[in-house]
Amino acid sequence: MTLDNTPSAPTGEDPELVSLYEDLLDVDLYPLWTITRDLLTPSPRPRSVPWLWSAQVLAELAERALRLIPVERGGERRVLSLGNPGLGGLPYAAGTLWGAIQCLGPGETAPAHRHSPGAIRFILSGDGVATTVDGDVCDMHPGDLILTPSWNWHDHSSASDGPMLWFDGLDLPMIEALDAVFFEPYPDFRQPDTEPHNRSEATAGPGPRYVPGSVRDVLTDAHSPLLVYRWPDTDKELSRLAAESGEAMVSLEYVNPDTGASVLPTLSCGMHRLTPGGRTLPVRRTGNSVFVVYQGSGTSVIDGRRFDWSAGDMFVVPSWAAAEHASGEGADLFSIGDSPVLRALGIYRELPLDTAQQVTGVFVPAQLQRTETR
Ligand code: GTQ
Ligand code: FE2
Repeated sequence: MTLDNTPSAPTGEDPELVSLYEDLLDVDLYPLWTITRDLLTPSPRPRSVPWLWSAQVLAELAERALRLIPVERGGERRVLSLGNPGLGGLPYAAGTLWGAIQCLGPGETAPAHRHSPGAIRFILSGDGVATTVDGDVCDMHPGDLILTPSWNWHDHSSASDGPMLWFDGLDLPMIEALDAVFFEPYPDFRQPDTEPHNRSEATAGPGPRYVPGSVRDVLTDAHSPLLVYRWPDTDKELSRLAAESGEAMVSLEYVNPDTGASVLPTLSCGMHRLTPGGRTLPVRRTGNSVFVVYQGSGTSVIDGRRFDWSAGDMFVVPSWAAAEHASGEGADLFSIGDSPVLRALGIYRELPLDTAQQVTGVFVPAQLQRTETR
């Protein structure tokens, strides 16, 4: 594949043809029949590649950043973004998704701001931090999902004596591709913390907060009124689904309890429980995903590349990559994806493959991943 769009005249001598190509170039017109760059590919060819960041590496570097880097206006957050090596230096986990690890030390505050990209947090370790979302102070505990929807003011404050680590997922690359990024700092460093905490949990409607599998066809521009999904509730729902199902893996999607739609218009959030000894068949799906291993360990084969993972690891499944997952001891995997957008636009596709590629998956040791891809 070449990125070169420059029309090149056939080597023929026809002076009329030669001047046609010159004149087209002069006025920034490209004749389709000369474009050698792949445009209408038979199937998606994401630039991002399957990739994994290990918990150990993430935690060690986050700890060093915690010691050396204060959280201030300008930088706003102590965040290490997952930079997919297929994206040529962009700080994005995949073409449409931002994924990152964020850490906040004892007593610190990450200043209040808002932006048009929507965000979610999935808490990994530590305790005692709260994210305030448009005035609603949301307490964060490991395994919880917290939403900070588009254009909602948000700041993170620690009342803890230890550091807290969480995963950030944003639709930022998607919103950037749509040329619709806005950002604004809040006038004060943090929002007031005077109201009772976790208001959204008390006021959200009684509808289901999870659905089995994934949301299929709901289009809405609203975000969930519920901003917090607690781990004990998620765990209970997973256990219920696992008990009902004989499958190697059960999945749920966190949903807006009023509408059954994905939690944000742009992002779906899911949780997947692999049973001990469970192995899924490979499947291709349109849309990018980032997975975060919450607990347990296992192996995923993504387009023939094998990744062994354990708690705290983060990995990317690019659009249309064949992905299958397996676990010996059992595992819980959190994921974000851009599927709500694809479904709303009528371009979502799924292709189950009936042959496991597990035996042929090429294992890529973490330290070799970089050189393998380059
Ligand atoms: O916590 O508000 O990973 O604004 C990237 C941008 C986190 C946040 C990120 C953000 C945030
Ligand atoms: Fe933010």
